[in-house]
Amino acid sequence: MFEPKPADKFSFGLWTVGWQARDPFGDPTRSPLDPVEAVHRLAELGAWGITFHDDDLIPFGSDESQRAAAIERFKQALAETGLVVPMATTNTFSHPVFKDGAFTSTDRDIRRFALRKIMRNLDLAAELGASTYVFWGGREGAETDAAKDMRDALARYAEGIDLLCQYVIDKGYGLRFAIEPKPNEPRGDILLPTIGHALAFISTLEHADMVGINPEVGHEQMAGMNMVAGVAQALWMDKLFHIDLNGQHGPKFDQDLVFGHGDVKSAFFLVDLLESAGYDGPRHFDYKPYRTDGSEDVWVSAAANMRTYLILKERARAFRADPDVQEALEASNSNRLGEPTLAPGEDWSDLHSDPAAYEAFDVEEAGARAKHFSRLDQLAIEHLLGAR
Ligand SMILES: [Mn+2]
Repeated sequence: MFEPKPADKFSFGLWTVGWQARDPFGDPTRSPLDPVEAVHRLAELGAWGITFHDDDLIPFGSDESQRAAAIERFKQALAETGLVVPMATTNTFSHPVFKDGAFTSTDRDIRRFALRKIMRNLDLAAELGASTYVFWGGREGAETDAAKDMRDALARYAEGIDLLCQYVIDKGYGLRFAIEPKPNEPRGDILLPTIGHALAFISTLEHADMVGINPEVGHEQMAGMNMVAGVAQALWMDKLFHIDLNGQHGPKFDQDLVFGHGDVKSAFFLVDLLESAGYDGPRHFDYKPYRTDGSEDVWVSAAANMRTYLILKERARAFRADPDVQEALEASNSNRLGEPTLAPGEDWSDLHSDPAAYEAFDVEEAGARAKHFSRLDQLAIEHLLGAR
């Protein structure tokens, strides 16, 4: 019943299952994973897609022939398994050259190098048939407000994205961009820290129509934000171009747990939202297998992401189909929030002259109405726990 199939559109970053578990305090606990093996193992588990940073596939500093060979082997594995590449992204954070950012480094020559590195991988993303290109600006930020004027940094960020949009348009690539917010880590503070910051930034861009967001569960929760509400705003603005599913326990370091293994109630409502909204993009997992796990356990955790999503999807369906839930939604008027506040053809003057709206409105009666949301909440918990 909870067997993943390609139609479920589950995808994984090469850097997730391939994470060697190097952390700020410790050396790797697992051997490197061959991208070809990652493709085969994910396909066997029922995944649909694989994504990558340029450096995950082609080690930084590879020469032309090494690069071509790495790409050829990867393409061969894709052809053998039917796995697709829905998204690609650039590593503009590992090499010391990017220690002060890529788009927003205070060194102009580094900004120019970064743009060239991104353009090179945009070519590969297009060649592999990707439709989304993600920008996670982990090094775009600072540790001190003395470091740079953030107005200038944002102007350079926008300049870079505008230039790359024009590149994609001129090359005729079928790519859209998705900005991934994160509040901090590795920088002390990162630019575009939340979904809301990113959406506001996008509205200033030259090609705002081709730029959306790639929100990550853990990143929003690190900032104390409500992921479900943020994703709902992105959907409402037609800006949910991609999504990173994982788990997190509140504001602390970026845990990248398996999806649902952090705030499972939020995960339940996130799946409920994605499925009921008809989101048809990738369900992309950006998680890290535990450092204490071995090489075979990696595939146990990869499968766990997909299985948890499918269980939550079934639980959300049961929640929505429950007559008691329908009744509770009715009792709170929640199912009538979609009705416009003005009647068809009404304008402010009609409202202004409507005595029922003000002069004759019984404020005391309206103020005494209860919403019964705790009953609705308990129904959700009972469905989530499999008690109904
Ligand atoms: Mn993360």
